[in-house]
Amino acid sequence: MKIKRYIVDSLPQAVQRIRQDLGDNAVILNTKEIKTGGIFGLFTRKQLEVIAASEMDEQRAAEPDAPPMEGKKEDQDSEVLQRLNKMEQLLGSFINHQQPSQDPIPSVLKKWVTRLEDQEVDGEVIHFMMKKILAVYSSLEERTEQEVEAIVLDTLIKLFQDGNAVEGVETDAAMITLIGPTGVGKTTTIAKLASRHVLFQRKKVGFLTADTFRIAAIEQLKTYANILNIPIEVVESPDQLPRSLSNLKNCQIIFMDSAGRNYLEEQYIEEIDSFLSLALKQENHLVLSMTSRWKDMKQIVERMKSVQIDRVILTKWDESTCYGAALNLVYHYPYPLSFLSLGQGVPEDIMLAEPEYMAKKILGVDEDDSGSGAKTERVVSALAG
Ligand SMILES: Nc1nc2c(ncn2[C@@H]2O[C@H](COP(=O)(O)OP(=O)(O)OP(=O)(O)O)[C@@H](O)[C@H]2O)c(=O)[nH]1
Ligand SMILES: [Mg+2]
Repeated sequence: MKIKRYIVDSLPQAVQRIRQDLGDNAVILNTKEIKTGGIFGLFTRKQLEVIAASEMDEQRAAEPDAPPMEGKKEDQDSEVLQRLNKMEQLLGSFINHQQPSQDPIPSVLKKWVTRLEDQEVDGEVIHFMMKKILAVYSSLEERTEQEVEAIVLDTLIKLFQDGNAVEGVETDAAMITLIGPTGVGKTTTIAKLASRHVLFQRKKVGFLTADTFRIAAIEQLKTYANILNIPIEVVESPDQLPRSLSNLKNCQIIFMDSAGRNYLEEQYIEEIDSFLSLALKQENHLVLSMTSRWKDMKQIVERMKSVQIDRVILTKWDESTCYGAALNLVYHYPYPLSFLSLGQGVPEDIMLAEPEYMAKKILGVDEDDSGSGAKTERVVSALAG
């Protein structure tokens, strides 16, 4: 008896190959759906495993001149029976042996893949991470849960570091403009950053707003300017900029607020561009909210590509439960992250974009979530430096 195993896309495909190899009398012994290809159990495809055998008698094939089966004595019958039983056993062990290992991810790592998927870390990033994690994992002597968690965390932290998270907040820019979609927290973040510069760096800070789209938007920034006792200039069109800048010439750093409006409007992008083409040393910080889906965030970044983006600030960490977008952003785009905003409180709810903080949020191992005191400490030390 000849037994062969086939991996095919469909049964008809198998039948054709079996006929070719084993002849018309071949029989199918077993069929089973299996997953093939892919890496670490991801991106696999469904195929069919077919085990077939030809009914050719082994002994007869080996001894073509053997007498015909008719007329055999009884002990020959039992010998044939024994042989058949043995063959059945062999066949069973052959099938078991041929079971492909369908899922090469060690089970201790599986829960982390699921966690990353739940956090909307995209497939390419998970794949990249798992390659790195498995390389370390295979060299481990002890593969305890704690060991594995430490490797996963470490890999994630490094990914954030490689992606330039926390480029540092030291900047010699004379003007920082916050741009981004509506309602993400641009104005609130400006107030937080400006407060820090005024209170801890004792810098002369000024506000400039190009957001004349809503009266309330100007009032909002004016309120913060009054509290901090700093000058504010409102510009309605790019040609008013020179005069406004001259009024702020004593300031060491100017924060410019812009209207969110609809970031998908071409006109908005052009408008930002015209405001941003100044001779002044300036940086543009794109503000994005962690409450938006990665798909939407990606679309915003793509639309904003025509504007020079120096850093990215991620807001509303306190309102989100899904943080994979931060990692996807760092992996797919060259923009360094600078700050994370974690609440409405001005100025305390802001911190540096620390890789460890973000990695722990994604993995859900942030049992020691920093209280606002710790956050403030971090911002103070960053801005006071
Ligand atoms: N929970 C939470 N709320 C925030 C955060 N940052 C800002 N907000 C709130 O989000 C709302 C919008 O904030 P703004 O600063 O006005 O947002 P904006 O981007 O300037 O909005 P537009 O000027 O309309 O484009 C306000 O209620 C803020 O208090 C944050 O990190 N967490
Ligand atoms: Mg605003």
